[in-house]
Amino acid sequence: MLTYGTYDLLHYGHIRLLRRASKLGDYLVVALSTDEFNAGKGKASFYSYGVRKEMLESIRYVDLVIPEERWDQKIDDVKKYDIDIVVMGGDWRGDPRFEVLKDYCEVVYLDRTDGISSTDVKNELKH
Ligand code: C2G
Repeated sequence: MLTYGTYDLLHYGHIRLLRRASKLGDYLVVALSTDEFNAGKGKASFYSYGVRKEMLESIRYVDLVIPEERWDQKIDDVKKYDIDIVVMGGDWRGDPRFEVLKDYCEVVYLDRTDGISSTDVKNELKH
């Protein structure tokens, strides 16, 4: 399986997504957004790519972390890593950037975990 994300300020919503994704098969690749890719989206993560990668690699559900550098790398990733299923949280359901992958593999959207997001954590920490 393959999933994409920023995984900043790692929290239990991320972990639950990764755990459920890992149960869909026997090998889970996480394409992690690089700091440059995030900057291109006008976003800056709290933790650097290196730290976010280190934390993801320590999770038992994750088998490999690769860089997400461009929006248009997904078809190449599916082919290169022989991916059967691309898994994303439900907030991406129906997004054409993932729907297009249905010509190459299965695309599964899992429900998000309510009540937690990296943005919420950042805002809570400010007060
Ligand atoms: N997620 C979740 N529940 C939450 C928060 C996040 O299930 N409470 C899921 C998201 O749906 C996503 C994954 O955890 O599948 C990683 O979340 P983000 O780091 O916020 O990922 P995102 O910013 O959506 O990046 O090319 C696509 C992007 O890289 C996706």
